[in-house]
Amino acid sequence: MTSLDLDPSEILERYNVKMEKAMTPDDAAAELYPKDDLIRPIAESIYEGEEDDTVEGLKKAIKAGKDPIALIDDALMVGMGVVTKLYDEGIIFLPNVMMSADAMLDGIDFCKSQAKEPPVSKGKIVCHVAEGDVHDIGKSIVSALLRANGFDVVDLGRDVPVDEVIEAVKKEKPMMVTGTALMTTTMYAFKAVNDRLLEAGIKVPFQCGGGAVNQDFVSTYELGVYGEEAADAPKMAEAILAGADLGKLKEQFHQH
Ligand code: B12
Repeated sequence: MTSLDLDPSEILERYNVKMEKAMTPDDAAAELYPKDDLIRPIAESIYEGEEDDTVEGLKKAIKAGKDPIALIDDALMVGMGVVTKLYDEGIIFLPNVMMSADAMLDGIDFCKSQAKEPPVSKGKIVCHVAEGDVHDIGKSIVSALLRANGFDVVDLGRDVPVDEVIEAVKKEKPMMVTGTALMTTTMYAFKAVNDRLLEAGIKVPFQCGGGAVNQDFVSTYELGVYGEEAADAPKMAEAILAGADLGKLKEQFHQH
């Protein structure tokens, strides 16, 4: 059969354009947005991947008195939660998620830029995403919260080779290191970082989090302390300042 033999109406019927339109991902997303008039447009702009709207929405919310750092959790994460849910359910796909992630990262940067700079640094912390892993939203939140709480963050970025983490720790001599891994294939880089640090005689607390890791995994290496929520990072840094040693930190941040 040549293409001339095809009846276009059959093609349309085969792909059922009308039915798909009636059940759009946007409808599914609409049901998940929060009701708050200031928060909803921000969450929506993350889902839509419209970074200019994200920043506009954040500006409005900050003008109305919302705290820029609190907005990371209260608005940006809410939008990303909708994206993650719909992606996990197979309703939206990777290209949508990539656009949302860009809007999310721009939003985090904007919130960071609006937060008051603390006058003196309480200590230096090295943050990174595991080798082979590009998922950097959680790491960016961790780094924003640490900065907002007065810590000096050396952010190594994403997909950071183990060697680079070790070099940075030797150079910067941080009070703590953080690692983020979202993939079950990349989280083993944390164990490699741990072993290389111990070989070099460096016993720095290494807080690890991200969707892929859990308490059981982090318990398998000596320097590891599990971090469930981004907010646990500044909490652990404060605990170190208050004098907690590695054993105490492992106990304090243990999740059952
Ligand atoms: C966004 C996303 C992407 C974006 C990432 C953009 C970016 N710049 O980050 C894009 C589209 C690029 C992407 C790509 C891929 N992705 Co993806 N992605 C996701 C998705 C939908 C959401 C992840 C996210 O950002 N969550 C929000 C953040 C805030 O969560 P979080 O990082 O976990 O952080 C929270 C806590 O864990 C904690 N935290 C994080 N780090 C730390 C550190 C410390 C110290 C502390 C205290 C706390 C802490 O704080 C945060 C909240 O408070 C997940 C789905 C899911 N269910 O997670 C899949 C997911 C992670 N992706 C997955 C996969 C497989 C991929 C790809 C391989 C897809 C592909 N076929 O190409 C590629 C990866 C390429 C690579 N080499 O890395 C899988 C991983 C499966 C697995 N078990 O290994 C998931 C789980 C999807 C799935 N269900 O299959 N992805």
